[in-house]
Amino acid sequence: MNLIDQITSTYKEKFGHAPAHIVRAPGRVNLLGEHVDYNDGFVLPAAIDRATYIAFSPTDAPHSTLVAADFDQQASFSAETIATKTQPDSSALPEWALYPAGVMWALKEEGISTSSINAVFASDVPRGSGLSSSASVEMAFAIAWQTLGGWTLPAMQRALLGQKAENKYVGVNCGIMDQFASACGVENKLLLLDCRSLEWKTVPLPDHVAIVIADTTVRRKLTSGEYNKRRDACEEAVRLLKNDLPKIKSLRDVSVADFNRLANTLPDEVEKRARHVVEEIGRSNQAEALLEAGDIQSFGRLMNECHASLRDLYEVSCPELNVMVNIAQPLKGCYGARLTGAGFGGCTVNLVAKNDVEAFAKALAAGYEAETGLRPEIYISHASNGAELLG
Ligand code: NG1
Repeated sequence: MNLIDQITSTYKEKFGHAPAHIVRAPGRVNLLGEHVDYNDGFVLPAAIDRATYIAFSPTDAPHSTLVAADFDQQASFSAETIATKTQPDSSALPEWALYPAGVMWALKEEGISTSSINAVFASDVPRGSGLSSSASVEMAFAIAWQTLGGWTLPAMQRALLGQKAENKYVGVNCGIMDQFASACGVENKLLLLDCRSLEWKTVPLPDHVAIVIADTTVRRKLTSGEYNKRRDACEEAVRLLKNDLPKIKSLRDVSVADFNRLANTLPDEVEKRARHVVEEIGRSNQAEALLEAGDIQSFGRLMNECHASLRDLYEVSCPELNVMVNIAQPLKGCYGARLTGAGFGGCTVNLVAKNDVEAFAKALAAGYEAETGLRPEIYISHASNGAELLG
């Protein structure tokens, strides 16, 4: 049974009638520009063909009731209980419910009305894998409340509300990339976003190249602490570099040449973290011209450099991600391979010549299993549209 049939049937069982609407919001994969969204840099994600789906209807009840089919759990909240992160019976909201409740909270903060809904949702975006399952849940619920609220927000506004929910309600100090990609995805296109101005455009991926996602099946743990520490190091670098470069607002404003000149004024660890960001922004600056020219070879080299930098400077890789990348890079047809998303586990992204893709996936799976004893999941991903009401 596909996910839409599954949530529709669970909805009928639970609420006694068919859902009024179905919404879909995708996860994302990022090709270049990692850990730069919160440094005002450039990112190059694509929405993927894995998504969160919600079956939902309006209800006259004073609270919304959500069923997370993936966990077989239910939670309720209302505009009155969201501030305290509790349910009407005063028990705490389960963690999965913080994402939809956070979206309702962020809408309320903006003075936008939200009605109560009954909903069943499920996702085939693996959690904790660097493919932004949380953003897909947020963007799906943003569309659900928009559908019932009689208001329309531009996709970027919905993305910003999702980021606010994640930053201020869930408590992860993330950048805008994930919610942006889930809200604004375009079929068959990569998305190039300037995280400072929020201007974005689509960039082509040549027809002969496939995006292959390889899941190490290692799930990241305790990452929000490590993630927030990386962010703090970047802020510390900006604070110290301001002594010599008083006009900078973020690492986006520091050139590689200036950074090299001033690197020895920074403590070792801060220097490594900031060097990754400054050089990665330099790499992502080259992406558009290379992709427009169809120079996938050079673009793939930047992806490989990005992985080395995330591994050695930003220190967000893990042994399994390194094994997956080390096996992939020399395989026939592989232009570039690197970890995608925050790191610490999860998935790699690979650009592979379509002619070689089957042999690539087979060799990668076999090599990874032989070395780690873990069976990976490897799939070809198609860039998809952003969050949308399906009916
Ligand atoms: P993932 O891998 O989806 O957790 C995280 C951040 C992004 C971005 C990337 C690294 C969250 C929700 N999102 O993505 O904003 O900073 O890491 O480039 O934490």
